[in-house]
Amino acid sequence: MNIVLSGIKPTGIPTLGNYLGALKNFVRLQNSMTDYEFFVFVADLHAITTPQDPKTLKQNIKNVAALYLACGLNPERLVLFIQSEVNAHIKLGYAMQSICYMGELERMTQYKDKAAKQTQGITSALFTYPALMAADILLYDAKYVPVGDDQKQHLELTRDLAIRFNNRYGETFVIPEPLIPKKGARIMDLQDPSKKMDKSSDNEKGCIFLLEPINSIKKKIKSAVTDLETCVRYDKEKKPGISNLMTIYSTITELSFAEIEAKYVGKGYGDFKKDLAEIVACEVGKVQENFNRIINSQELESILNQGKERANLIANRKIDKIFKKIGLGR
Ligand code: ATP
Ligand code: LTN
Repeated sequence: MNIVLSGIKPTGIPTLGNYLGALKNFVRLQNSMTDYEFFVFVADLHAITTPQDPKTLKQNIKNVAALYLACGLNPERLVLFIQSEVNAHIKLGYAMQSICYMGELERMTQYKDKAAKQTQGITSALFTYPALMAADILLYDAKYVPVGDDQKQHLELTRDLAIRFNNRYGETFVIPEPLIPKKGARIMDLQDPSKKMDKSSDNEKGCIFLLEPINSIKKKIKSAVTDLETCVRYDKEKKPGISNLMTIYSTITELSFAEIEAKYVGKGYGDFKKDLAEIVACEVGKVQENFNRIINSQELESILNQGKERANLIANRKIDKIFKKIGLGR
């Protein structure tokens, strides 16, 4: 069976960016790609590449797992697991580091951005992170990897590493392809539309968290930065603020930019933002309702237990073959 796989880091409460760029897209794909098996995981090993408080991390891991289900992924068609519960990720991560060049890792923009923000205590794991990400994907022979725009470069590296390994040791890995949504792949910060909306950003006002109170979400939308013109028009370069809000509007309602523009002819940003606040509140409200039902349920525990078992079964078989090809062990 062909496999679609993706992961989310439990570095905080997932944002509207994670929802529109990743979670909502997974659900859409699950509904359309009915002959594929879906693997989604909580990338907790990736989370500790930057400092995390252990108690908060534990809660965030559970929250991300519950959010996958709350967004509408079907547990019957899903292998949902926690990365650190499948040891083979670490083994293959190490093997990937052993074929990956320093120069390749030095080019990664996510590393450069994070290292620039965090001037002290940059860990070696933050640097080698893309090798572990490649392992996450290659371990399951995933064909498609749905991600937001920021992960494109990591996927290219994953493909390069898979090809290099196959050439060196013989056909071993499926070469994966990213699935990047046409709209919503890069939701920007509401206060600074030149930056991507980031769950670990320090500017909370610009970020909508999926689990924050609905009233606070509405307020953030109403106080989002726009521009001095008042007409609702999409122009990413000249009007980044309103264009970002229109992207959110369009991704949720599936209306095109032209349809949104037509709807707001003669109206100002106030009317637009008021409507958008309701649209987002309704969408996130549904997710929160599901989340509250799932978060402390036995159902979540048993889905994660089954996921752990299935993921380990596949990953252990694969890592044994890989280590043999490399020549490791007896
Ligand atoms: P961090 O802030 O800790 O780096 P992150 O939210 O960027 O976290 P992940 O949690 O691993 O990183 O992201 C999960 C998925 O959400 C990825 O597919 C990523 O591409 C996507 N994503 C993240 N931010 C956005 C955004 N602003 N717009 C659209 N998609 C996003
Ligand atoms: N690196 C990704 C999260 C991630 C991932 C993966 C996504 C880790 N492993 C495997 C897809 C497939 C991020 O920072 N958003």
